[in-house]
Amino acid sequence: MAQALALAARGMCTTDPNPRVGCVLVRDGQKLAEAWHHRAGEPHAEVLAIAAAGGDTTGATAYVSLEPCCHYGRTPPCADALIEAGLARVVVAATDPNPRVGGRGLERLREAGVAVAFGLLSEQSEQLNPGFFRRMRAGLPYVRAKLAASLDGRTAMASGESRWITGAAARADVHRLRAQSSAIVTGVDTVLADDPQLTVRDFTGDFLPPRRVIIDSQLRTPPSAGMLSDQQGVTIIHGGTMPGREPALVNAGAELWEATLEDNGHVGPTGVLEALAAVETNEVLLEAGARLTGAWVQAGRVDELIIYLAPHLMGNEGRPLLELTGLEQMADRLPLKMLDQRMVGDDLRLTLRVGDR
Ligand code: AOF
Ligand code: ZN
Repeated sequence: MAQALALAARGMCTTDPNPRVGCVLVRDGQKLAEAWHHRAGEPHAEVLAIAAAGGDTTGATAYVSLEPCCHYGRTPPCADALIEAGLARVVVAATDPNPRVGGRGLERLREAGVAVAFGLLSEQSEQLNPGFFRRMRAGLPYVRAKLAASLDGRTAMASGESRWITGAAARADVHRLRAQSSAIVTGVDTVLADDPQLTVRDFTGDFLPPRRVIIDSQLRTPPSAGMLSDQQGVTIIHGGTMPGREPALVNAGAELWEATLEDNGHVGPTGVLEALAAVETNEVLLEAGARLTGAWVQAGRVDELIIYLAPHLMGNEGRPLLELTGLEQMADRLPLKMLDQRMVGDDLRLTLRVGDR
């Protein structure tokens, strides 16, 4: 199963909106075949593994990192393919949270006389697909917020200048994060200050370009923004209709999504995330400034923080890591759980879960 999970991870940047799934076929202690799901619309891991075994699968055991499907989606059911291939046993990590499957894949196998077991390394399978599981269960994507700061927690100078806080290796690491994400979300303030591209550049390997999203309640995004002129698609989420600004942005290539504003006049995270989940967005990377990121964290909409800390000090006038309001006592602190810490070039990368779950 560990091998099936490692195979699944090869689909890290290409399976969207499908999950990353791997499969290993074994008989008498010998590996017959292995495969992983590459792309939505193409065969699932099990079907590819059966094909790779070249017809010799009778009596074998399949290790699959996700429950075989039992529905006709873009492709026919894997449970049927496993039954037809004469598998004796199927061992599954996690059951499929997709309501169209949800345990019925295992049931179908059992009814056909295939021995079934599940739960082996299921947490790892889920961790490999946090967005797919979240979307299937809660109708929301999984959100990572990325921040780059000096060791004293500053993300820009008072002037807004911030290029570059971290080194080349950390910046390349961000391109890997982008490549595995389904959408990158930023705020109009970042667009106005930095004119970022938010594309995947410093990355080798196959990936699906993530949808780029600007949160911009007043449609202040300039039609001349770099993200629009590169013709690679931008979604702008804004508040009420603004006929004066809409045509120029649409002409520049933007897709406009109207959102209801919250009482404070801002576009709130929940509506944005629901709208993104509705177009099958699994994993969101929030690359925004201290205010937007802080607001999303305080709204409980950020699952994971990825903070690159650079070995220098930017001083008192610099912008903070996050703007968090209303915290007065120690009891008001936002708990974080450290998940990983490592050096990336000369910078330190911290991965933290938000909350104490
Ligand atoms: C599997 N093995 O390798 C994957 C599965 O539209 P389709 O036909 O590609 O079906 C997509 C659904 O199939 C997806 O939402 C998830 O429930 C399951 N993914 N299942 O047996 C695989 N990728
Ligand atoms: Zn399938």
